[in-house]
Amino acid sequence: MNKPIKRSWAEPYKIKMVELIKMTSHSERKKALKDAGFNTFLLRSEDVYIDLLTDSGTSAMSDRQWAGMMLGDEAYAGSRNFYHLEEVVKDVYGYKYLIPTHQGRGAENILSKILIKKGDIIPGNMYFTTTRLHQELAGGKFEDVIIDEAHDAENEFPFKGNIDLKKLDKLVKKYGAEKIPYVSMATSVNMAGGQPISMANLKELRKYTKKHGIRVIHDMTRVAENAYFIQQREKGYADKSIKEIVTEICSYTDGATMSAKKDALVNIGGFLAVNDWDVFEEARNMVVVYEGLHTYGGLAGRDMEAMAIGIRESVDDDHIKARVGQVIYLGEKMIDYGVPIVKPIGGHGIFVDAKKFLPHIPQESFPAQTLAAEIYLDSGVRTMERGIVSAGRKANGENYCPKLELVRFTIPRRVYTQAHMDVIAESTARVYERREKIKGLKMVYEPKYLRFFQAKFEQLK
Ligand code: PM9
Repeated sequence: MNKPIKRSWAEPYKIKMVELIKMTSHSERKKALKDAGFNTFLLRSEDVYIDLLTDSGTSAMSDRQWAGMMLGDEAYAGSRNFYHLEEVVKDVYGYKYLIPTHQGRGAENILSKILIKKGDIIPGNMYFTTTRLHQELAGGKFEDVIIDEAHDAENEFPFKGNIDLKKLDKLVKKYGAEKIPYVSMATSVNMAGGQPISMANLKELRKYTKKHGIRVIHDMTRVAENAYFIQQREKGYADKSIKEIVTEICSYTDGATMSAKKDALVNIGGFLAVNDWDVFEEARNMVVVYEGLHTYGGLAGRDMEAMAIGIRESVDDDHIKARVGQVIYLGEKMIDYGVPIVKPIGGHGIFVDAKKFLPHIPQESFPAQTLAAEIYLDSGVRTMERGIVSAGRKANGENYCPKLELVRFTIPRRVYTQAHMDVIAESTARVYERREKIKGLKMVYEPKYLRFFQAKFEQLK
């Protein structure tokens, strides 16, 4: 009997320009890795074959976005590109007031300074490195209220980004609502493996926080990817467009910080968007101190134009299906090779479980950092540690010891082909084959803030 013919999907774009990349030899990679102190952030990009360090600022812009760059209105004040961006943010996300910033952390800095007082508690669905640091620098303390399933790489719950309202209620009872300036709610939770929050959970969160007079601030960096999972998995959303779902998500929140370098398909840019006039007024004043005038916030007019166009492209149903589809394609290949990954497969990358991959390496010898280095050595594929190094230290100097010790294979949007995905999966499988011979690392240099960016390591003998 003939095999049934399947219907494959393909990318909703064609390639108009290419960037050549270099293949390197094993000995060249060995030297590059040593020079980089076994930290993939310290490698030179020209020594990388396939770059999965991050999906941040690494997307391929469309011809329309590039054309938009030519329409940059570089006036110091009142650029027409700002008003275009403002119109798109209102239409797609529904937030009333917009403050552009140079990238996501610029918005986090301003928002944290405005809303957080010393001694405040900020509950959230798992920490993110820059977000938590700004909350701490403003005098607050982050408390994780994500559901337990999120800390278990194997658990296949479809909405591992959900907030555990019982955990949140416990904090409210312990500290009082007046000590909680907002709940820090991320869509598509990065550190959990790109896991979504459900609309049902968001609605409950909104109800609970309204009752207690607590704001919900949305880290909407990957909101379109979250919306895709809601469309695919949540009852009642199969026939809604990604744009409709995104708008609904935002409607349950009071404001947002955005790193437009991800979902919004630009190489630089971000913003703060809020519904409250008072917060807006203060942010509009503060942005002049840290970023630039409130109608450019550290960005060129052309960057705001590319962002406005990118936001519209990001909520196109065909785009998001192919974007997440490519991630799922890679994840399924990894699973076929027996490589332990976080499940379900997330929206922006594959997260390999380094504790399971290298069970003989204790967390204090940095299994995920080690694995990222070994994968680079095998094939020139650059990935990122998301474990104990990224988690950093508490205010008292102790290491945070996260349950998840992961290596992130982040897929840039519209950049690589399925053939690249095959090479990545095969390289990981090869390293997996020789895993027992791999030794851990020791840290020999540790910067004070966000140590994962610049720390250096040596191989243990
Ligand atoms: N995320 C990432 O690679 C880039 C820097 S950290 C390695 O995942 C969230 C959920 C992010 C994020 C950046 C930021 C900060 C906020 N929230 O990098 O400042 O994933 O634009 O955004 C990175 P910026």
